[in-house]
Amino acid sequence: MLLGKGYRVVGIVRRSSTTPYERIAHLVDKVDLVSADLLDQHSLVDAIRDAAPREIYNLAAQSFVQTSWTQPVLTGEFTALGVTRMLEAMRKAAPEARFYQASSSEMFGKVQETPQNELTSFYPRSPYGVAKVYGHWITVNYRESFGLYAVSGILFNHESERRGLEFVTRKVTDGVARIHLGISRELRLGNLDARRDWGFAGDYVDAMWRMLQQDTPEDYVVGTGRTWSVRQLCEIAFRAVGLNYQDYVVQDARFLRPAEVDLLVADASKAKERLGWAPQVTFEQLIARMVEADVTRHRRAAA
Ligand code: GDR
Repeated sequence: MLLGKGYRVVGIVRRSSTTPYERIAHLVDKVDLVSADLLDQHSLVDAIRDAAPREIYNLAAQSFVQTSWTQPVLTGEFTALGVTRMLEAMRKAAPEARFYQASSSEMFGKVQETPQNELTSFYPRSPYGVAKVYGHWITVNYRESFGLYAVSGILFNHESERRGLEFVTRKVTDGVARIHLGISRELRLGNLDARRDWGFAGDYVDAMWRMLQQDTPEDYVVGTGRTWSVRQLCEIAFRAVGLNYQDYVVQDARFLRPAEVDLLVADASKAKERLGWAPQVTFEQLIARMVEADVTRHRRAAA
């Protein structure tokens, strides 16, 4: 989206002996990738000083909720303290830049009211959610302490065909494609009753950008305002290839979480009124395009 607007885009990547650019393969020639790490303060200062950005989008995190129970300290390092390191780097190297922090509906956790808006109290239910609450408040604090243009975008689940395979939407659409093509016979999932407000990631990056174009830095909730269960996700995805999910989905305790977030649904009226933002892609359209992309990918691989 930024390239489409004519931006020069600099991306920070962690050093690795392999090149995990699968999801940006079509863009690697068009963006500058620099080596830095959220755990290393100096590398962030250097990266920001060299790039001299006008806008900084901190989307980096240990972002898989389930892993946050097995790697709680590392999750806190990346997802919580990593935000402070980014804000410190910006304060030192580019204090006039505008900063976007990717906050999460997981901060609402055991929801204190429904739907959830910018004033709803947080009650995180995982080490990930707890770390994101820290990231949210340190962003607010740096804005209030140092006068930085720093905003926290509280985004509900946002998906696309580039979603990691471990997240439930992509796990389901990939599973449907495999079953449809005869590669698998079943799909093992955890809690089918959890409800989420799922939208299309392409719509949500537009909201992030809009947050950085305002006269004053403020925080916003972004979501569709509709909620669906994992079971409904399965129904829709299997139906897209003419199958009944009940014939293939198996519940497996390995995918249950020690504490669950049962229901999330956004009240994004502030984003609608102040940013002029509205989602363009419906849940059914989103799942249909994800199933189609996974069927195409598996067909190509088989050929
Ligand atoms: P979530 O996304 O935890 O909401 O966080 P995820 O897709 O992992 O889980 C959504 C819900 O589905 C239930 N579920 C399963 N989830 C996974 N991953 N695998 C399964 O087999 C399965 N079966 C049922 C989960 O219990 C849960 O209730 C995402 C991440 O992108 C975060 O980084 C981001 O902050 C939030 O969305 C907004």
